[in-house]
Amino acid sequence: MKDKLISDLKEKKARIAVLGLGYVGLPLAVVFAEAGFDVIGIDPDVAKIDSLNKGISYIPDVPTEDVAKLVKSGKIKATTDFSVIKDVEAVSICVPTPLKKTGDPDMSYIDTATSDLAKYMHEGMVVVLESTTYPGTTREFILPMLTEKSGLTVGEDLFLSFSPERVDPGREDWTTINTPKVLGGITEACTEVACAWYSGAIETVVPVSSTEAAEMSKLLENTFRMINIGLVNELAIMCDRLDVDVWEVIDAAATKPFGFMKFTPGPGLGGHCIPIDPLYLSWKLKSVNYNARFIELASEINTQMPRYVTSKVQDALNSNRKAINGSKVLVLGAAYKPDVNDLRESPALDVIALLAEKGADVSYHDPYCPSLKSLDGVMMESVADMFSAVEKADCVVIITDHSEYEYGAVLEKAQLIVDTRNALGKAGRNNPKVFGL
Ligand code: SAJ
Repeated sequence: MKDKLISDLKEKKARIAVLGLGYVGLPLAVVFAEAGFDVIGIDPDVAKIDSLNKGISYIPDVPTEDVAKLVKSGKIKATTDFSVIKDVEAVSICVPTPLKKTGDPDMSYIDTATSDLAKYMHEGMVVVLESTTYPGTTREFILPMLTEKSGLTVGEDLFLSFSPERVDPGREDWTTINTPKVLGGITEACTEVACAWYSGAIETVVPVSSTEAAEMSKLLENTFRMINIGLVNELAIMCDRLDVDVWEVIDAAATKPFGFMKFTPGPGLGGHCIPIDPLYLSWKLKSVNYNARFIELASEINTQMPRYVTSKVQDALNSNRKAINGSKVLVLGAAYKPDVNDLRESPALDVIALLAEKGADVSYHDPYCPSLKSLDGVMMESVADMFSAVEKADCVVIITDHSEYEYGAVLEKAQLIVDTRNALGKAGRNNPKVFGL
């Protein structure tokens, strides 16, 4: 069984299904199809399916001309119908793993996808979970769902692995095809089959000994970032207390050619990966009575940064003998990081809410986010004329340093600025109307 499946995968005869056609699944489907596999994309979102079957991409990183060519040649089809699984040999699960309001992992997407998949499982299949999740998910959660009803035996007629997604939306240098791909199976045979599959489409495959090792490696990657961002955020607070320029300190440390990696402080931690993935790990550790103190502390520091930024706005206004209550405050940049239109977990939303709570008349500008729903549920529009808003504001707070902003003009026109990203550079830091972190 295994040898036949490996040979079909190597000869691209095996038919592929990708469950979940978002920023991870669609690029993966295209990479498999361009490698010569017949791919069927499955997603419950009819709009996505209709768009793909018309040859139109809805993911900026995936050019429509690539999708059109593959749909036209029949290498990619899309459907909402899971029953096609009975005619495929290989399945990648690429569904979201967010957090619940309680801060616990929300496994509902994995649960739904896997229970739909389980209905059509048959012998001779390889399944790879790509969604970022806690160590143990593949073995404890996915495996029973795929074997109990089907009667399949893992490592013999079902081959199950985990392979963390490493898609960084918008990045052009490291993409799905050239970013090394870690793969770990429930059994050695599972790892072997998954590697035979993925190495037919992705340049570098990195086998590890188990699904837990693969799951844990992803969490290390993103926990490493979250904790180091927490470190430099606390460094900013320390430098403020000691009246030392944190940006100068970090730039100086970054001249060390080894043993140091530069991170920069900011208004908090946004995005759908970094603030969330480490909490999957700390949640899992609680179930074995271990408190992941580094993660908890870094998360605490990162989540209090919006409050710290708000206090800086208060200090700036105070220097002009103004109360925050009733002052016009303009938030510049709302997306979670520069040059993207993604507002998920953006600290700008927290800063806007905190400023409004203190009575400020808050507005925002963001060229990528024309409108947003504040944490209080209020719909806000990006101001039309940014420079006019800068001039009228009692204080401007730079939250996200989009590349296209003309920071020299902002510095000239603003009455007061809180610069949380060192967007204004040294000129700003030496200007009495500019306040940093
Ligand atoms: N941030 C800082 N200081 C830093 C770096 C980031 O405050 O030094 C903030 C950002 O402003 C943002 C948040 O942290 O609000 C997350 O930023 P990020 O650069 O980590 O960007 P993400 O969330 O898009 O992270 C993704 C991750 N990719 C995957 O999970 C596949 C991450 O592993 C990548 O390292 C990162 O992209 C990247 O390098 O761009």
